[in-house]
Amino acid sequence: MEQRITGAAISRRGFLRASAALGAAGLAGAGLTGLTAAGARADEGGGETLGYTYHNEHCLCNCMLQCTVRDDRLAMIQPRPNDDHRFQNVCLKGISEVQNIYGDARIQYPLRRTGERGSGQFERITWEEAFQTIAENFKAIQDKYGKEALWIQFSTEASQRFPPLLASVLGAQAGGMNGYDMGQGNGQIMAFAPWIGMFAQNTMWEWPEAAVVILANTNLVETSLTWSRGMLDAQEAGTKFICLDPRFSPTAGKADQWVNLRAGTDPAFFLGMTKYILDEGLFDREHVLAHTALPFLIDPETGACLADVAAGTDPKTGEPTEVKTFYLWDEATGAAVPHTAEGATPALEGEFTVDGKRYITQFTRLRKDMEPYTLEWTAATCDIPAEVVADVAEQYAAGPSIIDNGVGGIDKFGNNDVAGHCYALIASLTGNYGKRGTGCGIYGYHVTPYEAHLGAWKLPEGMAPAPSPQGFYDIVKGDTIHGAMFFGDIPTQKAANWNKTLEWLDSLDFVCLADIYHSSVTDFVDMVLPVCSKFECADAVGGIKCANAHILANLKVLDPLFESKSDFYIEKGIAEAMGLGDLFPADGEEYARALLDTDDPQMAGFTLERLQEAGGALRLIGSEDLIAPEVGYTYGTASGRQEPYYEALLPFGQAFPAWEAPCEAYPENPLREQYPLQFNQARSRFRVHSAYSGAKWIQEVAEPHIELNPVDAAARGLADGDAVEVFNDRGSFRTVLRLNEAVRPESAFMVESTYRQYLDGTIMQAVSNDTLNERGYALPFGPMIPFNDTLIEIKKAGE
Ligand SMILES: Nc1nc2c(c(=O)[nH]1)N[C@H]1C(S)=C(S)[C@@H](COP(=O)(O)OP(=O)(O)OC[C@H]3O[C@@H](n4cnc5c(=O)[nH]c(N)nc54)[C@H](O)[C@@H]3O)O[C@H]1N2
Ligand SMILES: Nc1nc2c(c(=O)[nH]1)N[C@H]1C(S)=C(S)[C@@H](COP(=O)(O)OP(=O)(O)OC[C@H]3O[C@@H](n4cnc5c(=O)[nH]c(N)nc54)[C@H](O)[C@@H]3O)O[C@H]1N2
Ligand code: SF4
Ligand SMILES: [Mo]
Repeated sequence: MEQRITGAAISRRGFLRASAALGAAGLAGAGLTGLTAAGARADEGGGETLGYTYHNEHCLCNCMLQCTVRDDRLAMIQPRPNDDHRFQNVCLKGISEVQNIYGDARIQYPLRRTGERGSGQFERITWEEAFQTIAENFKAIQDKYGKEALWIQFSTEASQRFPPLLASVLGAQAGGMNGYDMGQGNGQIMAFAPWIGMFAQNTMWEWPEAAVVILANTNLVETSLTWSRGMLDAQEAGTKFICLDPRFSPTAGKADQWVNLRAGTDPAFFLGMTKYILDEGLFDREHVLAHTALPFLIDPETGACLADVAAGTDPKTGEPTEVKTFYLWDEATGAAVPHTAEGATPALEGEFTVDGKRYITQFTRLRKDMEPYTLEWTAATCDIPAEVVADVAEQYAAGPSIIDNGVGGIDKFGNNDVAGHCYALIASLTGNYGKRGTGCGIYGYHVTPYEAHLGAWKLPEGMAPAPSPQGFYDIVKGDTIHGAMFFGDIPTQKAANWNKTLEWLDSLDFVCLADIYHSSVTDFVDMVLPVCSKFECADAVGGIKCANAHILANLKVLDPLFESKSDFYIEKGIAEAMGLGDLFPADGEEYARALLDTDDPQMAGFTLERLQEAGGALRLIGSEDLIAPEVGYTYGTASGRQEPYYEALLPFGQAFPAWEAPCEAYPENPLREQYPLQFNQARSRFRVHSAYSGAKWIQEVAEPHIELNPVDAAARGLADGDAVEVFNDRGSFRTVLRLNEAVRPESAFMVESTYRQYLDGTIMQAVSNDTLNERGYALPFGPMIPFNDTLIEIKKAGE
């Protein structure tokens, strides 16, 4: 192990500049947190230094960490002091890095595969050899098949230091849509455009202003771990939390009410609530008339809106655009009037004749479309009592109410967009969108409304990745890619049905992985490169990013351990071997300065020196108020109103949301005879996806396992602790069984994911469903992988 204490986590050159800048700025930045300068001695007598970095993005927390280095080793992790205590956080995973970064699972040297794929046989090679081999293979592939035949993709967690450059420099594809986490967003955003994300438009700090928060498909006390204070604070202030989850999750345990609906049936639950709200007159009539498109006239046969389209100009961009005028029925004059007409008395319901043709309002169609979703139907579909549906509907409609959806559960079912569409509809209908204490979308991670625009490293004009119209989930089904480089384990995570992915990997001329740990795909690639962790860098700084209303710096805590290099130096090394190294920044400092060079006033005066002086984090200027502005009632939709009726989805029968069963895990599927269990996969506080699988301290409290209700285990003659095989027609994997009454009968639960060495050499992804819903291609974020829409059976291993 080669490793050297950083002494000063800031180079001498940098330190001199820092002192000068500080003098000039009159101690700007100092005093904010009362921190000692980065690299200062923590204990004058004991050879200890402090260093600062940020931690995981993919647990959605990005904690700012203060790290003590003692005798050349990372010895202690603490939360970096912060005046705003909401941002002074750490969890067990962060603390345990003092063991994890030195652990057995660490990849230590560049390796070349010598045995069969999957054999785990490798030989150690030098970095020079690695870079040369990669350069030769990339060149051969791009010369033979075209630049875009090379795929260079970063895992989310791998792209959190310096923005990747290699795919741009080589004109390779850099990965398209992800195929997860945006399913409900696909169904929500069209109602409130141009909301272009999956996140709510306001933040969780507004929750105390809501009477009710429905938590749907989120286990936020684990998956937004450090932000779960937002839930607990609101609860203390009197907000009631209703958790919809087929499993008694830790979040269900903290909520005021738990609805244990059958997995994959959230759309049914909300459709049932909507019908009940309509029948009982619990909707907000005034809101619906003033702020939604529901009074607009539509053709009862085709569903098309009665509208005029004229050429106009966008007031913001000045670009030519279409201006659409819709029509309402004005009860005062007994005539159709433009939706923008002042002083009209719009009819909410009814049938009207305009120019000899029959029209109805959207609201009239809504009543008709919702007819099938009676309380009895809903109760049977969701397998819950009818009173629960009525009770939650009454509480939600009374409001002010918020729907906080996560991206687990239904998001990983074929009917995910229908759920999102339901949230938009019910929020519009009950006036629970626009004003304080209302809204829908993801709140868990959305803890600040602030996003700064960082600068960029400038590449020559036109140098960019090749267009990537397909997601990895599509790429693995085709033959357009001939070589790939993955920063982090893409193949076992970003596509379902591992055995098919493996066939695709076999079809490639060359495939390389750069990872910190021995992740599942490692044994299946041709070359493996060791990456350093966020505690290590070769320069004073190894990354800059914006998160949590701060600019964060990944400052040096340790030099790279073993023979590892940062992703940046790996990209640069490959580019150098291809004669393109000059296009890259010389080092981390030069890259960091380019990113800090921006006109964004929130970052005025932010320099590397100030970041170092402040212990790796500076609060964005003007970001004190974490409650986002009130959303209000003007939107970028065609009418400017809330539009929960999606004319564009008429061809799919989803103009208003309509019940659609899961694609595989529905109760009546004949496949249930062979594979009776629905496979619920979610995340836990003990890992960030597969990360920390190899961490010894975490292993002591959380071993990989699958959970069954004792009833289902008994029916199979299985006992707690049994080694089991989980299987279906797609494949199988092995793990340990644990019994848990919190798991719904007829389903199995498992935390996603872990390395194959902890699953007896098998991969959990082997059983997951890769059937995409075609409708997804017509939606803003593309189709989603239905990981949870999977049926399985479990038996004792070896039987
Ligand atoms: N500690 C930690 N935090 C993380 C991550 C991590 O790996 N570790 N990963 C991050 C990422 S990328 C993501 S996507 C998020 C995901 O985090 P969440 O959005 O919280 O999603 P999950 O943990 O997948 O599942 C949430 C809950 O949905 C329940 N569920 C399953 N099926 C259904 C259903 O049909 N209906 C309903 N209503 N509930 C259902 C599950 O039992 C589970 O308790 O977590 C993020 N945060
Ligand atoms: N079966 C099943 N599959 C799923 C899901 C599911 O529920 N079930 N959930 C899906 C969801 S929501 C998500 S978000 C994805 C997440 O799955 P991933 O994309 O795998 O998760 P990440 O945490 O982004 O990336 C983790 C990988 O990056 C590596 N890594 C971490 N930091 C660095 C770094 O600095 N440099 C490099 N080079 N590598 C690094 C880790 O060791 C690991 O290999 O999984 C999806 N796949
Ligand atoms: S893993 Fe823990 S310490 Fe690290 S960012 Fe997430 S919550 Fe914070
Ligand atoms: Mo995710």
